[in-house]
Amino acid sequence: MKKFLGAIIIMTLLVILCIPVSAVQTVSYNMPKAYEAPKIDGIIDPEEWANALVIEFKPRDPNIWLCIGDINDFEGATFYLMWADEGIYFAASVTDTSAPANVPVYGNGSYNGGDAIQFNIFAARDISGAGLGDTLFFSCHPKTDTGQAAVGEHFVYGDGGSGKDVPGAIVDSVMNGNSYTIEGLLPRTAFGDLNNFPIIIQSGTKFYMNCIVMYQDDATQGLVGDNEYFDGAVANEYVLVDTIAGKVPPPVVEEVEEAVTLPAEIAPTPRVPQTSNMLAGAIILVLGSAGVITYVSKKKR
Ligand SMILES: [Ca+2]
Ligand SMILES: [Ca+2]
Repeated sequence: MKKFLGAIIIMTLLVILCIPVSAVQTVSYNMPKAYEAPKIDGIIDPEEWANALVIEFKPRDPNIWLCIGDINDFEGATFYLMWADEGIYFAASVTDTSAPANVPVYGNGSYNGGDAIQFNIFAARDISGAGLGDTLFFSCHPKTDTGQAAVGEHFVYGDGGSGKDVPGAIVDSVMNGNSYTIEGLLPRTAFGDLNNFPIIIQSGTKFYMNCIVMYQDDATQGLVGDNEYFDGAVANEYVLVDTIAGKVPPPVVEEVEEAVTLPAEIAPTPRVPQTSNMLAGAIILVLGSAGVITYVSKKKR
């Protein structure tokens, strides 16, 4: 109960502190389907993320939603999204030149701090807040205290605010100073099977989500989102579509047989039906004899 109250207090503080840089419009995105799963190694290979849905956070963009921190400290990020039968694949490239004062402990599921990315997801427009069972809130951390990346969820699998690691999630990252690239899978079980959420990862499914970047400079935490969060009514809409993205096999080149006209002298002899063989032989014999007779007759002259 104490932890649940803690979550409510944190949520309330965030809601109070969140302000839009300007009025933010909701957007409807189509999320394409990965033909082939990206290799989750933290390296965003252009081929494996080709045609993925791209969400770009530009520094000092008036269309991003500032929660806490100084918008001038935010340095930019790009998110990539695809879905597949196994869940939602995500990647992000985040520019960040400031070191956080501390990093989360690997394995305890509570990654809501430091430099990381987050996804706040609602099954319907009329869901808001962070109550248990109402909201999915994933934190995808590129570097915990062991150096390993991790994925946790705060409010549904968690016990009211401390969070838990997401079963079946896959994640890896590559650090470049404090900047990083991160790739991962939010498994389909995290959306429907474990918490009775009505989000089934399949073609045509629709949900509402905000992409979030946490950027921490020493002990000062900043948060930006692509829209207001903790409120499905103003989250962006995502529709899972069958458009293919990701790495696809090279197109198959069909071999086309060209009709070739052979010179007369090497053209195949038309096949003579078996039943006519004897007759044909007789005709050839007669014609051949005629040729010999003609030749002899010419010599005589
Ligand atoms: Ca990769
Ligand atoms: Ca930072």
